[in-house]
Amino acid sequence: MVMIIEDVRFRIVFDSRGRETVECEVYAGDVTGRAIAPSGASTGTYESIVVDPYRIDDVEEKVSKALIGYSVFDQEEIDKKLREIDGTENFSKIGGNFAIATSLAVAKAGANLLGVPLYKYIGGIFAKELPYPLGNVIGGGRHAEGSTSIQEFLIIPVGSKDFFTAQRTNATVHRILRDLFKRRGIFACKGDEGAWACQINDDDAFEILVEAIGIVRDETGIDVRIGIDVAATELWDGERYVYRDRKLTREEQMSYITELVDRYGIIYVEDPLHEEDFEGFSDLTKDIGKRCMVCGDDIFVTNVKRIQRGIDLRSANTVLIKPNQIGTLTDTFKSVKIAKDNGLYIVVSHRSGETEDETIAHLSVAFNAKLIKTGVVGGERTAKLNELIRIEEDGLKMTKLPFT
Ligand code: 2PG
Ligand code: MG
Repeated sequence: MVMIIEDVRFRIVFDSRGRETVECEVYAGDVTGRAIAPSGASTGTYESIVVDPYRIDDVEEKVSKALIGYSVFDQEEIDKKLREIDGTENFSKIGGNFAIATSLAVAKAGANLLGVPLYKYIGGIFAKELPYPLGNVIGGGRHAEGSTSIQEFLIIPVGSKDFFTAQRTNATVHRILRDLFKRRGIFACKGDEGAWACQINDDDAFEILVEAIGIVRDETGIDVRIGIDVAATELWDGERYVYRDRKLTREEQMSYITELVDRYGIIYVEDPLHEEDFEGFSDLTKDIGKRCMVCGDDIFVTNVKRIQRGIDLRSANTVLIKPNQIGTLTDTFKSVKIAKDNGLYIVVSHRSGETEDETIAHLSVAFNAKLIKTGVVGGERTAKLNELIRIEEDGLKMTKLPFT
């Protein structure tokens, strides 16, 4: 078996926003591993840097020179090499986009060589549960300016026993929402992640969502719970959290979030405060962390050091994992490990700019994630969901969700 990397190539392809992004292909013997970098709109300050895809020739020369000759199974060494040729903490030279596409393509080549699915290649015998789909159904913020202030109104079909039914339930809620908007004479279009976007405030969004969930429960008997991604860094102006219809101080923001959690029985809250407020996160988690997942995205950026700080301060009970925030599979794995070793829940997430690349579906299983955040509709979202439907055929069962 030839397992030596013989070539690494990049090409520019397009993402769901119609923007250029990079795809990497790694060749070893008869197999190829291929992966595409996604991209965010509401990005954390401490994420890996995305460099211009048109730097392709320069980066390809550096990366291929460094990696040709390595075994595809030397993932850790390869990821270390990527860091070495970059030389910065945040991949500002070769770009987190080029780095993550390469790192994941290497892993996929390794899985292909062995003829095993990626989730098994990475997760081994411990990869035996499927996450619940955390579906974005109404959205605003940076993903749809002019719509809601809270970036994402999410749903979790906690009552479904299998992944297929879970995704069907989310899709049904998404469809019913369209009818409810129409009936109210509200024009709704779709934001970056396929969630409904319209000129309503957050209270209206909650009210309509509760109605849609009720209809689905009556029709199917399946219980659906609400989650939100406040993406509060985007609302924070340095003094206040600025919504369409209110401005809140830090303290008011904390009581507002607590009130929402209790009023709507929310079981997932992402980024309720801005990315620097580890202490505020900690105060909130002390309280609502007993009844809901408090998840850090921009605050942790899949970075071991920031997650460690969050662990020390008990800032959250859940970590959002986005491989492109940190740039390599090895670093992503380390973040997952430290989080899990300290009792935190894992949620694997897409980015608002996505492609047909389905890798994160496998990572969500390999990392024993409780949830996969990947939208509900749109080919770039269903690519992941449909892959999980295929993985389900291997006999995997749904995970047990906390707070349900
Ligand atoms: C988020 C993500 C994905 P973006 O904030 O969690 O929903 O958005 O990719 O724009 O950072
Ligand atoms: Mg987020």
